[in-house]
Amino acid sequence: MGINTQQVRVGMIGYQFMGKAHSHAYRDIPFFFDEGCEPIQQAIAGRNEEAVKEAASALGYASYETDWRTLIKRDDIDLVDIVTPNNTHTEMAIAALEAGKHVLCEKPLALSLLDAERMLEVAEKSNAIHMVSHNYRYAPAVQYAKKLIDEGRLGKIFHVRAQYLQDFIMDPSFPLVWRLKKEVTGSGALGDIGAHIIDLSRFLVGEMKEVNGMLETFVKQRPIGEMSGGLSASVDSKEMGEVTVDDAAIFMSRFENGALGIFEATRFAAGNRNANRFEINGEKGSIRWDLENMNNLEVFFTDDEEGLQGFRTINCTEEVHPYIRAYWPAGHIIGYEHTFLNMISELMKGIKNGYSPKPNFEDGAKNQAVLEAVQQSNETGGWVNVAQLREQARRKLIHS
Ligand code: SOE
Repeated sequence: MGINTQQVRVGMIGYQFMGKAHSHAYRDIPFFFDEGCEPIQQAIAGRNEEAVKEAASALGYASYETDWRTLIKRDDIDLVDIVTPNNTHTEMAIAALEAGKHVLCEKPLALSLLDAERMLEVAEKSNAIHMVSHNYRYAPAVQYAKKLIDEGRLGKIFHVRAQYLQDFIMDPSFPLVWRLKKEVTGSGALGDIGAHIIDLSRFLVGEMKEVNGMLETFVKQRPIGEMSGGLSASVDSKEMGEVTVDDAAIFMSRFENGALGIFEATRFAAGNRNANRFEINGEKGSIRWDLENMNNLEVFFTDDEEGLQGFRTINCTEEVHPYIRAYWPAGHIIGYEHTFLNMISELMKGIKNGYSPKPNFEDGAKNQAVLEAVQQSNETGGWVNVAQLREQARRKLIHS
């Protein structure tokens, strides 16, 4: 740690799957990055004292609290990291911002667009740095795809084809966990994994003008139970409960720049464990990326010599590829957990230099607007204009 390195004292609220991913990043950042701003794992909050005490020890926090409000009020906390279920994000983030803390919030930002706009309004009025944890933007191959698109290597974009396919809840005996209850999660596959491909397509191609989509719940009732780490869960009783969110979401979009999008987010794609994929087609070529092969980017360029044209695979682990200099020599590859290190290194840079790195709460609200537009479209069966939905939400906020 350099003599001028600013220390950012982190207070985390929650400690399950994303708590582990973020905590690993805080602990390992100093190994690989020196943004002049270094995270210190100061405190972690959780309701169950025995569990949060264990989490503090396992994840490396100097102290713990059993009430998140106490953590937020502590004057030895600079950054609040919210990794609890979606229905807690709004109250926690607004309280943290109003207490003068920087905020990193897991995706999706909120349960509703109105709540997301409220969070954005408070964030913009504060001097705090704010960010939403769409970690996949920070895979080196995705950042390199963005560079190619911005340099015009694909030319005008015609198509975005994005999928996020999982299969962890296909067994009907998988219990009714928080991710399947509307009052806790807001939406199912749409908001949990669809939010990621919405964010990636906005990052790579631009804003969506209108969407048209449908949602489906294949398994309507499940046994009561809870998550037990990662994407595993345990059944707590034979009592059955109603699944109140989508198992799968499919939607089309028309982008403001004229591109067409087709999106699929499902937890019922057997054999696809975490297949977050996109293909982007432009007038000069195409690119393809698949998280399950995250270091590789497949590219096709129409100006390649005739006879030699074809998709070729670039292993994005050369020094010229984003973030790789922080890690290892070419070909030594990096993993899922490094997308969080890359993302949090940008957050540290933002805190040091006084700006909210993207995706910040404005991106969170824009992503939420697309989510809500798809939900509305599913009810009406028609196209929904994304900007109009945001305008309506902001008008409600002014009059609330
Ligand atoms: C479950 O679908 C989940 O943990 C998501 O909540 C994460 O955002 C995704 O990165 C992995 O899968």
